[in-house]
Amino acid sequence: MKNKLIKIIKIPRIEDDCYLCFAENNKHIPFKIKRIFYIGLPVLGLSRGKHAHRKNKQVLFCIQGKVRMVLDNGKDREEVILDRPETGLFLDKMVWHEMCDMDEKTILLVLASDFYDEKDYIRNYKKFLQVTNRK
Ligand code: T46
Repeated sequence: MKNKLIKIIKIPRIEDDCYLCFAENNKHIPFKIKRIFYIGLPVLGLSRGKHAHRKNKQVLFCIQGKVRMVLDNGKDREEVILDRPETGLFLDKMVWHEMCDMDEKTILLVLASDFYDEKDYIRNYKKFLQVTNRK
């Protein structure tokens, strides 16, 4: 069955005496990057995220370790494991997402289409369902 929510973006991986991955605006990344952030040293066993963005779009790369991403649009729920630096996950606006099963090595690099704005977050699942007209 075709995934509705999971959109994988493969970026170039150059191999010489190490690996080198790169991504360019509007070529590999389907928006102009306004912000980057990264997440590491997770408390094991806890999941993060649990929110959706009203406008912000993101591409997530697990550049070390692994993460299980759970995506939800209020109707469909899909999961994918990210564990390769050349494999990004496009996270559209209005997709509820959770980052689970991160290990002690996990580093998540995130490219975002917008500057940080707490008002862009929907952090309550019931509210998310209301906004998406699912409830
Ligand atoms: C997302 C997932 C994949 C800032 O002040 N500036 C920032 O640019 C970011 C990203 C966060 N913050 C603050 C806001 C909170 O006080 O850092 C704190 C932790 O943020 P949050 O609880 O949203 O972290 P995660 O790991 O649950 O989610 C993060 C991103 O915030 C979010 O946009 O989609 O990673």
